[in-house]
Amino acid sequence: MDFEVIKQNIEKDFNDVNDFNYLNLIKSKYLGKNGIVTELFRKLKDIQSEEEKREVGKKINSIKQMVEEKYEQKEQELILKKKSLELKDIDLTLPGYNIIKGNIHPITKTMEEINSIFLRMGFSIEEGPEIETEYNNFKALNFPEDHPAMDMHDTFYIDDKYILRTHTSPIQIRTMLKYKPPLKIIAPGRVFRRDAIDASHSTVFHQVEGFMVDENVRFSDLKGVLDLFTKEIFGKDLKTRFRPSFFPFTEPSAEVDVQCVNCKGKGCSVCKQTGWLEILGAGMIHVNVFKAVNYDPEKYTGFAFGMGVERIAMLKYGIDDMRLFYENDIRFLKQF
Ligand code: 2U9
Repeated sequence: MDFEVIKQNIEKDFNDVNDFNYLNLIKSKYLGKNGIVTELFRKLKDIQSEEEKREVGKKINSIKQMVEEKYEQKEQELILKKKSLELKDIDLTLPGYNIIKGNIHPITKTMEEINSIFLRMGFSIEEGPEIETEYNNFKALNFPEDHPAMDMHDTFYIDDKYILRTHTSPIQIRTMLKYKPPLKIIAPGRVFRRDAIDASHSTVFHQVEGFMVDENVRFSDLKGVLDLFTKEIFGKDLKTRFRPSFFPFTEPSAEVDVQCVNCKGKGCSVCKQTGWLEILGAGMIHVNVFKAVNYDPEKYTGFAFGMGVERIAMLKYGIDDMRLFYENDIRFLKQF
């Protein structure tokens, strides 16, 4: 065991190091599991004389220390070298990298805008599960037993009790079962219908529904809230009109039109020359819905409304095909 030779080799090995990989290789040549220094420590056991063992132990320790010092020294040297190379390599005349920013999906953006208008009017947001009971989705909402919407051809059934919700109305049923009036709630979310896909139909789409329940809530409250909503989302200069309609869950019911966003009511291809666009359904909550959630229909009244987010987004941004929202073509999505 010639410690001097080992020391000379350490000196030489570390001098030859030029990169981090080689540095680590040299370190493990000496201090690794089968390294030279590790082996020396192992052999120390075989020395009989305690005095000699102590002497040799000291020497091996000093070699170990030397390797560690050389390692750290070289490591610092390489770090400095790397930094100075990096600095020298910077060409300040080169153009910068183009950082591609992501953006919010137009459906999310529209849904957030709708939500924020109602939040400003004092509504709160409630959410619910996409897998619902047939009861919450239909029966509690006064759909008759034989209503065509409950057909297997129109609704995705999971079994005889559970379905994929066809509207966000079950959120409002859950909310009414959980809290007592007064309530002012909007229910945004994804809904599912077994429709054939085309430019204006999708099996998966989005809705924002809302309702208000209290004593003395009137149809004029509904008109005021929805008129303000359409003015906020499409513009203050556009009028709204209410036409009689029918839904199982509201009585009376109405469809709400706004003057055409494209021609301002003059008549064009977007509004099929009528000057009006249908954007909402609404009405006064049906007595049978109140009965289903144990609210006293003598004491409380309420209005409710619903809209398709895709339809609002298409009118707002002048998009003529709903399928564009789901194709995830970056050239389409980055325009919003
Ligand atoms: C409860 C009671 C009543 C929600 C309402 C509409 C009218 C409506 C459609 C618009 C386009 C759905 O996306 S769409 O196809 N919605 O016309 N929705 S009233 O009425 C409710 C909701 C919950 C408990």
